[in-house]
Amino acid sequence: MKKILVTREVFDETIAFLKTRFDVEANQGDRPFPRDELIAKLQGRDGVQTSSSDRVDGELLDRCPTVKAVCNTAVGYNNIDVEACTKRGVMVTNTPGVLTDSVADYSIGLIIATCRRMTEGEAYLRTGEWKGSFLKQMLGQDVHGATLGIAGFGRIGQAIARRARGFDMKILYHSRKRADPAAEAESGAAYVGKEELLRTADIVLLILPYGPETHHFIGAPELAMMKPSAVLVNMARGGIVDDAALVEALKSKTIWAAGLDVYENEPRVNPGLMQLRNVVLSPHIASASEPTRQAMAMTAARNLAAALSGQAPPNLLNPEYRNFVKG
Ligand code: 8YV
Repeated sequence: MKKILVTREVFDETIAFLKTRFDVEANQGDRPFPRDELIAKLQGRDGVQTSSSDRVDGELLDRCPTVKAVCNTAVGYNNIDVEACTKRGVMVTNTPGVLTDSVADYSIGLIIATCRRMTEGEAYLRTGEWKGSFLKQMLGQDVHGATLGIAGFGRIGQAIARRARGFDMKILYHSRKRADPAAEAESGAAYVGKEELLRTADIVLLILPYGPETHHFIGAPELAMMKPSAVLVNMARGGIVDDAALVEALKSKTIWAAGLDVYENEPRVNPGLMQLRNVVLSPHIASASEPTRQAMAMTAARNLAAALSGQAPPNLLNPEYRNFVKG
């Protein structure tokens, strides 16, 4: 029987599915394994179901030569060095599709919460500061009719655009590759360059993959291009925004507010952000509805089951791994 490791807690159903196929070691206690412990746990294992907090690179793979499949429980896979896996004949998979709608729903929520100061309002009420309503109380920005600029126009970006149409928003997008005309028509989004997006959008929403080319995609120069009334929402990955520059921009009112689900150096959060009122902070939970997290865990498990039984995993990211398989 092949042996696998599940690095973080998953649902009982996922473990039950895996146990019908494999000898399973599962970290149901959910304490993240420090790197050396992860490497020790992977000795003699054929595959691993990872979470986005596990870093998988060439050094780890060289120390765990029996591992043939790395199945991430996330759509993003910047925690995995895919090229290093490919060169060692190791399959890599992710979980696209199943979380699209949950993340899109949450994105709209974070847009509204930030524009309309929802969490600030709740804190104001809970701390007893609210002494009654008045006309100029907690004034925010309107969401309906605003121009939404989406950076990154994959499945989730397009799902956000479809929802934004219901708010009569004007939708612009920017991405590495222009979407096909059908996707543009369905979402009602118009392609623009990065600078035009930043200069014209009332709300800039980031939902693009993280990598060396998108590191600090939003830094001080980009924040300076945005309107003083603009709202920045980061749904993508920490590192896409220069958080220190964002703190300065929020303090100096270069932009009006930010809504963040992701941070540089998670789970640490830049202390400057913690002190500001004009930012809504959420702990990387955009995909965290129960059905969606169940579906993500099962998708990763099915990928692992296929990968180790000689079938093509449904969400294989590196089909060229085959060129490097030994023996
Ligand atoms: C998860 C994500 O919240 O899929 C992704 O790429 O960022 C989210 O769905 C994340 O993987 C935390 O486990």
